Amino acid sequence: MQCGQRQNTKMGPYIITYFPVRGRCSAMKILLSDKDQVWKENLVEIADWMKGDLKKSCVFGQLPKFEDGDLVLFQSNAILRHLGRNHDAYGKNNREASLIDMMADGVEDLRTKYLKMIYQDYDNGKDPYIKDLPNHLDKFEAVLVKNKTGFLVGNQPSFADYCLFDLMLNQLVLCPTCLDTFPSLKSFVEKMKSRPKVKAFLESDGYKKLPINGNGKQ
Ligand code: GTB
Repeated sequence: MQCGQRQNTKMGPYIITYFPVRGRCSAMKILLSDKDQVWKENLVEIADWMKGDLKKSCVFGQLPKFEDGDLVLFQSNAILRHLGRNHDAYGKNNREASLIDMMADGVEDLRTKYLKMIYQDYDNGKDPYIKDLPNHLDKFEAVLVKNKTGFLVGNQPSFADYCLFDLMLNQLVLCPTCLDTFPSLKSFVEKMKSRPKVKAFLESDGYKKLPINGNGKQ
């Protein structure tokens, strides 16, 4: 499947290999869309994955796999950093880059907690997770209030903003009211959602057709 548009023809075609879910590839696809990039998508059905050959070829035995010409990357956050570096979404200097890393790691901590609940403890863990969610969201709210630009760091979206945005979309599916007491976070989501290329991607079949997670829980 060919998705999005690509203007920089100097770089090799991007190829994303992943399961047919949004999961750990949504943030990178939102970033790529916003940056007018195209990518090819290899969707791997779990039955094919179970045969084992692809798994054996993956550095950590897991997907996503991301190809940028002859550069092959694994680990979704390394992929996001790679895209941040190459598409002007990693701050305007080292100081901003370090703050962006910090925020992206904070998003990863919440994503890990979310995924643990989704895949390992949905029935018993969903309500306690939602109850505790404000104790995580308030940290992002505070950073947005302090930065005043509508983004986590600096005055344009970084890869950490795409990560946060994607995770917030999932939190809103889990608990539609979760941002009601966090006005800056709520307006961050609205602002990211209304970026024309992001909006177009979120409305595309390539996005809408995929479930959020691999076990049908959301
Ligand atoms: N730290 C890594 C990263 O960020 O890239 C984590 C990657 C990871 O957890 N990959 C999972 C994987 O490859 C897929 S994401 N699992 C297969 C394996 O370990 O053998 C979660 C996920 C789970 C199940 C489905 N599914 O059934 O379709 C899809 C996605």
